[in-house]
Order: sequence, then structure tokens, then C-alpha cells
Amino acid sequence: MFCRPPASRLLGAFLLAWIGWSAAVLATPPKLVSAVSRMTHGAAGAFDVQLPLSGGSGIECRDVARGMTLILKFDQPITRATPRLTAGVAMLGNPAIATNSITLKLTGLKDAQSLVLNLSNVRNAAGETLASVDLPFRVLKGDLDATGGVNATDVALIKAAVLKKATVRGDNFRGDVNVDGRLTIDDVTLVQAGQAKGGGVEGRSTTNTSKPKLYSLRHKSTKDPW
Ligand SMILES: [Ca+2]
Ligand SMILES: [Ca+2]
Repeated sequence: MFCRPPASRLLGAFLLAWIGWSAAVLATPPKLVSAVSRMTHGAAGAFDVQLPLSGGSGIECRDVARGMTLILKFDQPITRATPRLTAGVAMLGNPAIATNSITLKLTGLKDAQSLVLNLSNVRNAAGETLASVDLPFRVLKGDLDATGGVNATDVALIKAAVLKKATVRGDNFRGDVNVDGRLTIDDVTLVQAGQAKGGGVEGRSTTNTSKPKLYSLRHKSTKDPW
């Protein structure tokens, strides 16, 4: 004859299963899920350049003379991590950890270079550790369309935005190269300087670095005011 188990036994079995499931979840080492370079554009606010984790490295095209701030997000809260540069020239500040993210300030960056930030010993509260992960990225002042070079296309993009008296927004902030919260002739001058310098940074182009839409070139004036 079938006997139904008492409710207390069912509850106990459920709790054991839940504890086992929770332990399995907590036992998963942290995983890096996203990275950005964040700058504050004066009164226009803060805007992020996405730094893809694979498929080509992102390009920070704004002026890094005052440094840059990386924000790396993980899939769960972390308690510690050890950052270091394995390629490129910059000085790293101390990592600031807040729940799922690490904020890291870089200073002393030279323009037009490829860098690799390595994070090791990334731990969660349970002591599970991500041994190592690399974040490759590049800096190239004036490379608005993230091609790895500064050329006439970048100049045309910022000129078009300035002619339209555009305000700094999510789809054009890369043009605010001097990060003052405005799109002006000063930004045009910086992009033109990059074009004159030539060269670029090697690396595969990426399709998911916040490419600027700025304004379509068909809006570009036929009269060049510069
Ligand atoms: Ca470009
Ligand atoms: Ca500007």
C-alpha cells in the first residue's frame, strides 16, 4: 500500500535540494561580463566607450591626457582582484571594488597604443577564483569611427556634427574628443591633428565599440568652413 511521505520529510528534501543548488551556484568562479571606458563630458554627463571582451579590441578615442577610468563588471559579487598591465604604457591606480564591479583609474597613458589589462585572482565571497582574464583595448585620439586610424572620415564626422550645432549625446559623444561637453572647432582641431600625424593602432576593427552615428555625411555642408 502506497504511503504518502509526511510533509516535514518533503520540506526537508526540498531544503536539501535548495542548499545543494545554492552551493553549486556560489561555487561558480566569477566571470567578467563587460568592460567600458567612462569619461564625464562636462555638463553633458558621463558616457561609456564599450570595450569588447572578444572579437576585436575597443578604441578609446577621447583625450586620455587626464587619464581614463575602466569599469569592469562581473556576473556576481567579488571580493578581490589583482590588476596589472601586460602590454602598453600606463600607471594603474588601486582597484575599487563595489559588489559586481571594479573601477580602475589609469594615468600616464601615451596616445596611439594597444594595451592589455590582466586581472588575476578574482575571488567571490565563497573563495572561488577566476585565475586570469585579459582585457585588450586601444587608445587613439580622434579615431571617432574606431577603425584604428585617424583620417578624413573622422574629420568629416566631427565637422558635420559641429555644423549642426549638435549637443553631446549617446550617439555622438566620441566626437567630443576634448571631453568638455561640447562639439566645437576645438574637437575638429584635435581630430585634424590626429589625421596629420598619421599612423594608428594595430588590431582588428570591432563592430561593437560604440561607433558614432554623429550625423550622416549626406548632411555635410559642401562649403568647408574650416
Ligand atoms: Ca577612424
Ligand atoms: Ca569638445
